[in-house]
Amino acid sequence: MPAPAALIPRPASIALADGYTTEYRVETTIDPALPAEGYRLEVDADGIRIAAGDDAGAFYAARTLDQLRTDRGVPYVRIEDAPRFRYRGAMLDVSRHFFTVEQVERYLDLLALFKINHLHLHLSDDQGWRIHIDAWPKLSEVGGRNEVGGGQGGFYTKADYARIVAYAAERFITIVPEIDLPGHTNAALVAYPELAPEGVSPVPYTGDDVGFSTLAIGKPEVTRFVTDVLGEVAAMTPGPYLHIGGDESYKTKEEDFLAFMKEAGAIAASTGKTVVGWHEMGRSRELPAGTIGQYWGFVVPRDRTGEHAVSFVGQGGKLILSPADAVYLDMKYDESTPLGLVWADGPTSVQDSYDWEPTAVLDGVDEDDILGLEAPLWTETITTSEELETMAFPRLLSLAELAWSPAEGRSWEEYRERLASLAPYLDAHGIHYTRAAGVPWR
Ligand code: NGO
Repeated sequence: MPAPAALIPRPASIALADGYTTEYRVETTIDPALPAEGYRLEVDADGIRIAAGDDAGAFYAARTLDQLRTDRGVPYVRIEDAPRFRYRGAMLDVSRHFFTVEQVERYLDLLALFKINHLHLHLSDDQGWRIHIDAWPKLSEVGGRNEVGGGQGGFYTKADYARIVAYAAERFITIVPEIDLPGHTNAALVAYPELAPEGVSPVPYTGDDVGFSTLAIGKPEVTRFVTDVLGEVAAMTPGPYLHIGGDESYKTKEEDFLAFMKEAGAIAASTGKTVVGWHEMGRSRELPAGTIGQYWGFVVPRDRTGEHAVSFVGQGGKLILSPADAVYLDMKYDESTPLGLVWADGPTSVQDSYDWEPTAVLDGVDEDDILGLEAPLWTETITTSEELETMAFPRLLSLAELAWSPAEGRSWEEYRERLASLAPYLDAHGIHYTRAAGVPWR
């Protein structure tokens, strides 16, 4: 396969001509008539010209150009490109294991190469609270000092967090902060017993179980906590989204859960941000206007997960799709993968991560109801950047392509060849990808 065919994500339209240029000077203009994040890239005997709908489009054109470069130069080509979905996301769980600012920056560098434009940070969970909150300082100072396996943990100061947000913005990536409520809160309860149902702090949790913790719904301290925390996190967030979790609150009574989601949703919305929640939040029929649901059920929905997701659309919101059996990057590739989990019908091969169509997942959910796609990386078993990369790559590239490229003409048979051809590019960026089965790596 010639190098241009190796482009990931695949451009909306590409026409190659004979010849190469070795004149790398690029002429860039902004043309507001082009779509948001879109661009036109022309390479011919006159050199390289980029026209972009906006600065992000110019940035993406340059990323495409990176992938087009060969030993012989840049091939003559005309590309017209724009994304299918405006939300193209990855998620990193920095709670189960803590990742430093530098490690997050490294991940941001890699996301940007493939036109991913959101990084959702899962900032709190049972094992650790990772963001400093002035009004409740022990959340980070006490609740941050733990992780799966009992390590040191860690947390971001407000200055650290601002660095991450700025580094992301330079790469046209929006940080989406998540404070997971009202379950997944053991670390907060360790720091502040008054938030716990019995008023006593539990011991720090170092395992990988889920669904055993809850805030004491209805207590005034809890309302004050949620108001302070969401207010401070919103103030640190230039982006439009504020994720409040809502998943797996198995210890919360249904009536309490519904009352809490109504209250926390309203508090989150009052910060001016668009509220995001995992699909369980869709059990509530009193969501703030425009709340975004994040679906993490299966590609073929089971139980009532689909119904809960569709509830967001019924209430005027859109969906982010993260089907766990396709895009959960923490699933093993196959039986031989040393890290990762298998609960989501795993193992999850590269083909599983690619071979699904977003509009086919949920009945009654069309293209326009889908804000975009996101690949979460939960870190119960992941502790280093190298491990993170072996799980994310190459499956994250499937997500990048599904979220960017047109659905028409997409096939696993063609993609796997293109992915194999991208190996030298992955190597050039020092990416620790897994040479997973099913891809004709050379
Ligand atoms: C679930 C659970 C997380 C786990 C993850 C592991 C969601 C939304 N809640 O996904 O707490 O870490 O699975 O794959």
